[in-house]
Amino acid sequence: MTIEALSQSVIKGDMQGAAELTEKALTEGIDPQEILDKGLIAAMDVVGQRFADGAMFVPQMLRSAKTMQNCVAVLKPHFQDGGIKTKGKIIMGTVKGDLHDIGKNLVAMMLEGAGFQVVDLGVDVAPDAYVSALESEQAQVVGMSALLSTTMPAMAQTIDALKAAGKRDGVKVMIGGAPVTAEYASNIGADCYAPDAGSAVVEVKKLIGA
Ligand code: B1M
Repeated sequence: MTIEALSQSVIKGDMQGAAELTEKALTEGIDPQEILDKGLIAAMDVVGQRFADGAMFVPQMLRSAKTMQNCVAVLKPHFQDGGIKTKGKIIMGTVKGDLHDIGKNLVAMMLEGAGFQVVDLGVDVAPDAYVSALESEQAQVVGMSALLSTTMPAMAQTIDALKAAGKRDGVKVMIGGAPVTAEYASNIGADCYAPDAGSAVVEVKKLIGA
């Protein structure tokens, strides 16, 4: 019941009500992963579908996104083990031209929870910005997120920029985001693709043997 009500309040963009329902779900002992998957991510799928159908517009989509972010902030402490972050360092960003950051933030949150250090470059990250960050941060993995089919090519451009800077061989590249596929990752020469935040943790562990 609470999960369904939570989902509806995210779809409606009821920022305060949704955060309260997230707290209520936790108090009821519902698993944070279930709250995330069935209450929040499922709601964003409905929002996306309504937008595609012309039944919802950008301002409402944005409000739902902000509502979801409030709820994720409530959940965040429940995904962190409090351990020392020493398993490895990952640079993460949403690629150039793309402002979607909810999925990228979830991936970052799960990686941090699993004990990795994440350097979050934010959204609309140009290829050169990934290269500079890699130079200053000495990370083992570069993670790129894209939610628009029109911004996916920026992933390939970033890999090209890493190659041009002589940095490609020393780093692993992981990509993800709703329109991205394993086939696309292979075509552009990324090291791996992760379909969701949980798999991203598994893939990073495999990539760097953590
Ligand atoms: Co936009 N949007 N949006 N949007 N938006 C989509 C993506 C869209 C599919 C909606 C639709 O038409 N059905 C569509 C894209 C179509 C396409 O290209 N294929 C779309 C569009 C068209 C647009 C605009 C162009 C609309 C306009 O202005 N006319 C515009 C573009 C702006 C820009 O970026 N330049 C736009 C704007 C926005 C808002 C700003 C209003 C808002 C974003 C707010 C924000 O992020 N802060 C927004 C939203 C909220 C969405 C939908 C509804 C939800 C996205 C989301 O947060 N999903 C989305 C529809 C949808 O996806 N169902 C849509 C929940 C999130 C948890 O999932 O991001 O997929 P996701 O992340 C998952 C996995 O993909 C994976 O793990 C995550 C967690 O499990 N993952 C990774 C993600 N990154 C990863 C990286 C990894 C590994 C895994 O490794 C590095």
